[in-house]
Amino acid sequence: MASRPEPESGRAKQRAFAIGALPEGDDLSELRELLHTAGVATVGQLVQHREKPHPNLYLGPGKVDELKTLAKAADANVVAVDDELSPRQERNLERELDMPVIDRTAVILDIFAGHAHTAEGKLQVELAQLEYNMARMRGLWTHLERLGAGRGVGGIGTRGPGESQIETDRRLARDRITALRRRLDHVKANRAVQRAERERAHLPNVALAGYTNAGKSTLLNALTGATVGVRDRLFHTLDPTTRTLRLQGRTYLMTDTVGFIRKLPHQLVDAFAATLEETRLADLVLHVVDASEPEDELVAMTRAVDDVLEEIHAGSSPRVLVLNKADKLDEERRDELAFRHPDAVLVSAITGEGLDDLQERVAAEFERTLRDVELLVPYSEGGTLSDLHDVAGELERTDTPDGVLVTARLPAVIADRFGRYSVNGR
Ligand SMILES: Nc1nc2c(ncn2[C@@H]2O[C@H](COP(=O)(O)OP(=O)(O)OP(=O)(O)O)[C@@H](O)[C@H]2O)c(=O)[nH]1
Ligand SMILES: [Mg+2]
Repeated sequence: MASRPEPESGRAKQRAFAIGALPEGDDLSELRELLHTAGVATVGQLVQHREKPHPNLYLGPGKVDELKTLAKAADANVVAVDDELSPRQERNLERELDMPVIDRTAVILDIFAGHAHTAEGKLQVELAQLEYNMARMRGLWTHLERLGAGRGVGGIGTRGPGESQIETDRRLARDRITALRRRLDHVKANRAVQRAERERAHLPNVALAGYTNAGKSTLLNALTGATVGVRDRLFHTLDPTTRTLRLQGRTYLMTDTVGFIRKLPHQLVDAFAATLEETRLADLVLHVVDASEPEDELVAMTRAVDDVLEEIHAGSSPRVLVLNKADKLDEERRDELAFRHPDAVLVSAITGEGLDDLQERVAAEFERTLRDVELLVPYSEGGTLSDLHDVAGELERTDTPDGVLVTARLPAVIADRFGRYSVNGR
């Protein structure tokens, strides 16, 4: 993947004018951050207060006139919109402004495309992009360029081939979508096999979930000694990483995965189903938030994550709120957080503050459900015995003619996984 232009280094190729239709306030900082991550400079912004975007133009017609003047004056060459536009809104707005228009979804898709490294990640992003482009009768080249088969220099929002090409492209796109779906099904099956192996190891699965840039990867590294990439940019991690974690004599698995954002494009939720499944099937979800954000931001980000968790049906997994970046907080804010989120754990993945508490909390979440089990493990299953040692910490074993009789205390979810060896019915 070619490195992307940094907006700071000289004059950026793409100079965006950011716009938003918001019920109140004028905060487009997240869109600007997204654009920055995509290598696009923001040269101005305009907000219109409205309950809902205008159905034809996104902003009201008068506001669009104002925008036209402002964007020209700021020497912008693209207009970036803080929502996903309908194809009609996008077409109309481009015609009115005589300038390319990109929406929030296109920017996020572009970032994902730039950050996908594994074969699985690339397939998932390509599928999401194709589905997005299909709805817009856009040429295939937008994603082909990403794959290194580009037709010249583009950038987000630049247009592809003429109308005559589009029908052919649509047909090709449909074929490609079918092929991608098939390959992703295959990936998903592989992932299920891997997961089954991990489950056969009977270890508890802990997933790190949360808003993008909250510090999930940093936390995984701090807790498990992993070396997952960390950067101050959005959607740095797209591919899940799993590491083991030893706590009070028991072994756990911890998985870091893709971050969430407000208005997460549904094409991505769809395409990333295999990846998101890691979170859905976790025994415990650590919901990581950036506690250095102001309270209303923190609440909005937390809600956005909860919504996605609901959407992928991970809403019912036990969850612990982890307030990260404690090192950036003053005493007053610490007190406020303790008051507002009494069940949360305050940590700093950077300084290590609170990590002991977090580990204790993870262990406690499983220990709450500890059950005494008696298992009879046949001598032929030595692997199962060693798994039991990992997961139970302490256990008693007696050799019998039929196998090893083991008494141990196991978290409920784990006891269930050993169910077939049970001799005490638990
Ligand atoms: N001050 C401070 N910065 C932190 C802390 N944890 C993470 N960061 C910084 O926050 C930024 C994002 O960290 P990541 O670990 O990449 O965040 P992430 O949640 O994995 O982000 P995505 O993979 O993009 O979703 C990086 O610049 C980190 O150095 C912390 O405890 N304190
Ligand atoms: Mg990450």
